[in-house]
Amino acid sequence: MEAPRACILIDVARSGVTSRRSEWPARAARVVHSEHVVQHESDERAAAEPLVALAAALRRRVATAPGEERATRADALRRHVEEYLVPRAADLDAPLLVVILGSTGSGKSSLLNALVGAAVSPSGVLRPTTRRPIAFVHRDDLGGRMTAVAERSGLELRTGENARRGLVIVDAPDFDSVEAANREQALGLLEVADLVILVTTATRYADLVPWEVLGRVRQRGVPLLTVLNRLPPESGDAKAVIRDYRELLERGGVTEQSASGALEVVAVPEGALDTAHDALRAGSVTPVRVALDRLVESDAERRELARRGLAGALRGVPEALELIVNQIDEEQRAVAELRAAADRAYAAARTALAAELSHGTFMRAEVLRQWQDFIGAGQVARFLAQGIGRVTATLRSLVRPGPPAPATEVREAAFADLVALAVQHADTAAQRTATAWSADRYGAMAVAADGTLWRSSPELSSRLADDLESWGRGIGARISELGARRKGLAQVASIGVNAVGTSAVLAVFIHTGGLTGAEVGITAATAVVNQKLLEAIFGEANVASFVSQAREDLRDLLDAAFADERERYAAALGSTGDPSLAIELREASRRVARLVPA
Ligand SMILES: Nc1nc2c(ncn2[C@@H]2O[C@H](COP(=O)(O)OP(=O)(O)OP(=O)(O)O)[C@@H](O)[C@H]2O)c(=O)[nH]1
Ligand SMILES: [Mg+2]
Repeated sequence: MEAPRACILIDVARSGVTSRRSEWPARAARVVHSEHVVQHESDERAAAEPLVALAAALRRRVATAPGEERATRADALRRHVEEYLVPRAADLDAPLLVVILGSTGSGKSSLLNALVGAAVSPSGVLRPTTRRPIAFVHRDDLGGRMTAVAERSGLELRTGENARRGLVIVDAPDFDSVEAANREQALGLLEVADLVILVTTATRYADLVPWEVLGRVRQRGVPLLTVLNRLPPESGDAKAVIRDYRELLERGGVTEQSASGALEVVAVPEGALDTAHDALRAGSVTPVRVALDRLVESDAERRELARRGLAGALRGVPEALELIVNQIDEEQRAVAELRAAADRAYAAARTALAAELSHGTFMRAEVLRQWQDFIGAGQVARFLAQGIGRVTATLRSLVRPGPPAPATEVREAAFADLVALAVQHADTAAQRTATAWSADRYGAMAVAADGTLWRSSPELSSRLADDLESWGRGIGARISELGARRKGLAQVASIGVNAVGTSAVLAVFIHTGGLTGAEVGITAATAVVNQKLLEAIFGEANVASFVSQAREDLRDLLDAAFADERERYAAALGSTGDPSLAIELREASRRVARLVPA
């Protein structure tokens, strides 16, 4: 969005020389002095409410639309609603904004100069010439809606003795040169115009861009005057061009929108120039001048034109909105597909991780061997062989005089192996999702905007490490509790809780259940002795229920981590295809349609 600019009014003498500058004065507040006006004001408020609601919904759309083009479309309509419809519905008597639109070099500035009778807006041979819209305005018409338009559109204000009250004429930058900013300004002015003077030339009228602009002119229902400049000198050729242009206007569906009588193509022959005023020759644009004069002279005509323009614009809102709402619907379908692709990728990765966990083969052999050596060594082996009766004495000796149990080290290594495995699967899911998304328009935008979507999130490792740490602590706490409940084991459990805890963790990670021939080796062997140790301490039934609870907790922990990983993709789509916005816009469209006079 452009920053508002301060508005400076430049007084142009007939010679075109700047004679005086003054700040834009505030317009006097309107005085409500009769019952009729009071009634009228409350009607205005009733009309304004749906329009204000529509503008708010469009603002949301502008903020959330995927891609520049869609945001620009919504913003153009928002401007139309906020800067034209709302103020126009509130005041049919405010000055009319006449906007001269056309291709670069078509003669827009020359036309303004001809209408004003002074070189107000320099014409030129270097294209494009006009880069900021120039408004010719009567001093009394300043303020109110004009202030907002001037600030938003960056109007350069000119006034002079020829300025006519009730009519502000704007020479817009072109809509088809290489200057994108010119186009943006011109199309913005189309959204706020009460009357458009469309200028083209014998060689440019059939171009694509004017044709597109004509589409919006029709949809907006804005009253229209047309000028066809630089017609060939030979009258037969000129007539053929005029006929052809008329047909094009008919095909464009705008001939009903004439600002004055039947839509006339004002034909200006090549060379009809008034170089003294940097203008088209005054006589060549008489029909335009006459039409504007009538508006200047009659408040009723001006009001009628404003009323027609307003009705046409209200009628055009549902069609303009339909396009936007259809885009949201389409986005919604695409977003559902993208979400499904992310869901599939993460479900597959989670399943693959679960399968590896159930095989119990993800842990490094050297870690397992370390644990097996510890359990199989000396007193522990003897304890296992001698059975439960010798539990107390043996376990005490297990942790006391012998070498320290490698409990912490082994548990940390086991956690690190599991974290690495989970991250690897989360990476696969991310890559699959990002690859699938890259093939889709909205998916590609989201992935391009956030490169981290190609991998698991950077915090995943530390998050899982923390989660496993507290899961391990939970296991330790339950062992202490179990030990306290089993008579005779309290002391043992408290002494050996770290070692027994690691044993329990490994019982969740490694087991003989899913192992096939090739995998039976160190994993199976360690699983067997580890299981024996636990069962010797706690009893078979206790161990089974204990391990299955711990396994469930682990599953929940991994589920939550994977769900959060997947959520990043939903978040990356933002409110693209937000169904509530589509509903809001549809409702606003229905309410605005009800404002259209019968
Ligand atoms: N030779 C010739 N030049 C013409 C004729 N009619 C207009 N021109 C020139 O064409 C140019 C029209 O320029 P402008 O009035 O600046 O056109 P514009 O539409 O404002 O152009 P931009 O500001 O670039 O968008 C001027 O240089 C005119 O002198 C004509 O009949 N013959
Ligand atoms: Mg110009």
